[in-house]
Amino acid sequence: MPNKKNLTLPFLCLSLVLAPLTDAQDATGPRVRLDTVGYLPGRDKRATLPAPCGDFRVVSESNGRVVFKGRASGPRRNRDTDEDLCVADFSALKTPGVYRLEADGARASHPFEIDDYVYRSPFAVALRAMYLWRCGAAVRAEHGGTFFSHDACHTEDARLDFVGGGAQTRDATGGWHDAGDYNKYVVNAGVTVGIMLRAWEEFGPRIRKVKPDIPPEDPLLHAFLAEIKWETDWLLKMQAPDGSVYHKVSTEDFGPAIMPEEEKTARFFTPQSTAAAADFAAMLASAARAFKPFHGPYAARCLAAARRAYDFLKANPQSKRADLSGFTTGPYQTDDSDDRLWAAAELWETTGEARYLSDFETRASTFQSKFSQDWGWGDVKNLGMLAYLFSKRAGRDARLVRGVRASLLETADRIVAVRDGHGYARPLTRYYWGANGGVANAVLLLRAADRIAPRRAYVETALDALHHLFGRNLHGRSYVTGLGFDPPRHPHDRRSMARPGSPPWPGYLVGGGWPKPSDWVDDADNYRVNEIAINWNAPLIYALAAFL
Ligand code: 9MR
Ligand code: 9MR
Ligand code: ZN
Repeated sequence: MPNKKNLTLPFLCLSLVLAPLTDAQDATGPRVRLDTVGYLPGRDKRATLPAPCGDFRVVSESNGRVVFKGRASGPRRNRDTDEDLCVADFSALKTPGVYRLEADGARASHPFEIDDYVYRSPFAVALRAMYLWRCGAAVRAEHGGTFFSHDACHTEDARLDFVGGGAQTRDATGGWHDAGDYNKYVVNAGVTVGIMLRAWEEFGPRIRKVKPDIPPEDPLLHAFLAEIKWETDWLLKMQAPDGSVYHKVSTEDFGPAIMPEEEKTARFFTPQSTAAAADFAAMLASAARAFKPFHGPYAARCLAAARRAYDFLKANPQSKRADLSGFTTGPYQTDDSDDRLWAAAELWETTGEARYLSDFETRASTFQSKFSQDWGWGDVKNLGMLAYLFSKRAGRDARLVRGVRASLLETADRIVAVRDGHGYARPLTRYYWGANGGVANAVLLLRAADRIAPRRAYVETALDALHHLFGRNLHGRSYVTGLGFDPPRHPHDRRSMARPGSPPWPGYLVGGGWPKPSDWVDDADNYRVNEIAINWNAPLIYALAAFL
């Protein structure tokens, strides 16, 4: 990591050990809940406290001085957590440093930082977490004094039995494991790679300044693109000769909690789905643009593969799910209209060819609302709309562009309103499997809206998504392993579960409580609320990249 951050992190850790206890810290009851990673100096800073609402102070960790005093506003009823909550606003405090927030009637917050570079190290850790997810390679990292490593795994991927090939294998090594399980699913790769490539397109120059702690390999590629290439190299192996794309590489049933290199159960290509083909076309068309300046021939290969998948879809216009009989692992089954829309948008942007543009515009007009406020692996329409909206090419239908733009702003305004109405400034209404990823996904829409019609609330709401995930939430805890205060220690992650005495592998966002936020438990067996997944880390990486 360049500069500053190296100095501030050890200081923060030290301060935890040395800080004297004050009265407010001794108090029992709920703790002050805020972003335990920290805040940007020039941006809003708020904490949530339990009622009754009284005076609060921000205290410097280095000398114990009160640097800011205020009175918390509220109380206001927060319905989804069933609490009366107060808000302490200390936005006016802009001096970099390490602080605690103390309030009458609550336990003091954990120390947090105010600093321009406060999200750099978390960005690097969350990106490194993708590297640590690599299948088919030995990986290693050090975090907080603990070493994490595994040997090359799943080097036999994968058998062709279910796709008409008998008991033979065809190379499908590489890529990332999906989540807490070790299988590899093209549809979930779609939203993940799509979001990471958007981050590169929008924040590439800032990302390039960060040197994550990942062993360097390709001198031509920044670690961020090298990481994406690890996945696209695998994706290229998932295409069948007719252009269609196999849905997943998987064991028949979920395997036990052992290290990946110890898992020797047979893994198989499963039959194709049209959603996989469409996501494949979108990812590889977009990747072709990203790789072109660094690896021309590779970019051309990606684009050719994307075109073949698109041509296959043209010839097969019906949405067709994969036949997954025989498999009980992740389904990721979804209708393909949003995926096809996204594929057309990326192919248009990469090639400028009219057939892709007209396909996109015809499809886009069939969508009533152009953006989904709440989206994820099963709904990638937003990625298509954003590619179209930010297209650098001439020839788009001006009326449709206006419609897409208006819909984006409306959607972003609704997200801001949801945040405004929530006691922990959460920019998402629903709770579901992986909703923490949904919170992070809101950031893509907020940043896009700010790009076309700058508004402070869009930026602040995007930051509130991060603040929520790092501790301004019901639990007052970070939801990302290895980062912030009291992060999850027992994620549903087979690598971590295989070493129960050690800290969990770092940099991973857990799914989060549902149907109620209070349903979150830091329990490795509870994969419904405490698993990790590539499609939740990608928007976390995007959100952190936005504030580097
Ligand atoms: O461990 C599996 C996890 O990675 C999946 O997300 C989850 C949902 O499909 O399933 C987990 O596996 C469980 C299986 O579905 C039912 N038997 C117990 C398994 C837990 O290890
Ligand atoms: O994120 C997925 C969620 O939307 C589904 O409801 C759930 C059950 O099908 O599966 C989740 O994805 C899991 C996948 O099936 C297997 N790998 C782990 C994923 C995260 O839990
Ligand atoms: Zn593997």
